[in-house]
Amino acid sequence: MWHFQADEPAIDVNQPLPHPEWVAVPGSFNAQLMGPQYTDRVGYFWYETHFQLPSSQLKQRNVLRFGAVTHAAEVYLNGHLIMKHKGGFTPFEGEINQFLQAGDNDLKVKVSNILDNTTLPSADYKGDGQETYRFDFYNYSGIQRQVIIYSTNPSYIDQITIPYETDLTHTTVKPEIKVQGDFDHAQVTILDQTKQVVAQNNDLTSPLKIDQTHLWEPGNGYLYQLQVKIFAADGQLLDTYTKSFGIRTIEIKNNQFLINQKPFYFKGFGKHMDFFASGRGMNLPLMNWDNQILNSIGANSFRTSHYPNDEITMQQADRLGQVVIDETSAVGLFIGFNANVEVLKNNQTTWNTLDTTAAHQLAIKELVERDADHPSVVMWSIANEPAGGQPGAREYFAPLVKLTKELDWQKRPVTFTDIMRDDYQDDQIADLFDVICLNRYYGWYSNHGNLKAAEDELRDNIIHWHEKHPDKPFIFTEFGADTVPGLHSLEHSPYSEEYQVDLYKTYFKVFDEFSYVIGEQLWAYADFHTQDNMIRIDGNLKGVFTRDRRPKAIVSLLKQRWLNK
Ligand code: GCB
Repeated sequence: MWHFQADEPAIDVNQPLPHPEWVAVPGSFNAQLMGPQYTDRVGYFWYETHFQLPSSQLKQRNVLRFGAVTHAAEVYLNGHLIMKHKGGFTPFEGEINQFLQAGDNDLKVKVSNILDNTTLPSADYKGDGQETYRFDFYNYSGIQRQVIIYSTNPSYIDQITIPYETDLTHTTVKPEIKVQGDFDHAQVTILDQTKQVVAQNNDLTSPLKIDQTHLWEPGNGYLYQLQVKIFAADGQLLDTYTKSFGIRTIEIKNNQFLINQKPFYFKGFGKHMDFFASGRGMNLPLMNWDNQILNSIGANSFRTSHYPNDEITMQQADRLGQVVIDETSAVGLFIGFNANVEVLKNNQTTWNTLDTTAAHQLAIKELVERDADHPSVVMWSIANEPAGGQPGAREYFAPLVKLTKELDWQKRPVTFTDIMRDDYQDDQIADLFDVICLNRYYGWYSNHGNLKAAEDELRDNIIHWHEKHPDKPFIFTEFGADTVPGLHSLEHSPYSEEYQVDLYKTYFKVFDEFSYVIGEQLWAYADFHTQDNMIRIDGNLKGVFTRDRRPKAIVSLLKQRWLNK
């Protein structure tokens, strides 16, 4: 429990916060506190805690690490500004010895939940604490993931990346290991899942060979460990660092997505981090429960819509063999979407209005750096529903796709999800990407309630996209209907559980006609909280589960389909 309060002019970093409330960390403050001063407020907020250290600890190198602070943070230790970070969904850390003291330490974090034309996600910020988001989920904010202090010796292993090459039997691992400080000798070991040594070297740079590779596969998350040790001349162990990794290949060939040379069909969801009271905060029991649910209905994959998930969720996906489309927080890159809010005029476009390139580059860099060694991550999604049909989109995205590939040793496929609004006729960017991901709402936002017309529209859309991009596979990364749990209708009208079932049946029938449609990720896994809006009745109700994970009628159909597909 940390102290917390909204910013006020009188905050003195050397004094206790004058009017604090209690807030749990990790967690979203605006899911825990009541009152518009927290839930509606756009601006700055302060967190404060104290921790105690013994004097022996000061001889170590101490690092303070945040899993994620949404959306920007300034960190003060004992009154000194020690680090800043922008971007709400990736970790950051810094050495803190300079201002650390034996005994009591005061830690304050100034958090901003402001989003504007330079941030990801993107919002229209009016500068007076008022903003209109360009995305459809509540702007939960705060210190949403773990905060830890860890210690090392002055010589330490800084970073490990684990590139490998494999023919699916023989694997050569060429680890890249960054060490800071002096050491005399090193040892690098690969252990299998039963902790048996399968390869070992006495230096940091030589390749290691695995002769009989046990592959990581969907549904069977076999993991090796790379263990690095550095020693002083007298044999004293200076540091040890162990990182898990899995071995598998990905290839796109003949319109198929091959994992270990076998076609993979994506069955699953776009999934928010969202729950009562914890908001978007890391919630491990919930994550574990969700994984059980996903497995029980035969889902094999999810997209981290619309921001990177926490690191433990990613580790767990590796262990369980879940397949992940790893998405950046680039959502809302669309100006002129809602004519009531913003109107395009005087040649104004998304791409000459927004100034998100720097934030986008940073978000990609931090995501790839964090997640490149996760076997579960089979593809990067670098944006959700950008204005891919407006002039300037290509110039904006081409360098970002290139950057993603450059940063990723594995050169994994890169995608974005295409919005219905900028369909195949207008799109200017899809050819830059490896897989085309479509978010489509026929029968909902178009042909509302008319599933026969929706079926034709969907089929027609697939055919046209394929004509334009005959070599690319397609995944439907969003499709669905708001469904009020418990609402039944003899007429199967929209919002009823019957309509949701009919809509999904319609889509599935059409998908099954096309071999180049290689996946279905429904929108959404569970109902989630949004900003108030006329079409959001207690949030977005497109979940196949309610927010508290009760199945809607569609779930039994899904289970039948997926356990057999
Ligand atoms: C979309 C967005 C998603 C929304 C969804 C909806 O296209 O990608 O964030 O929640 O539509 O339900 O409208």
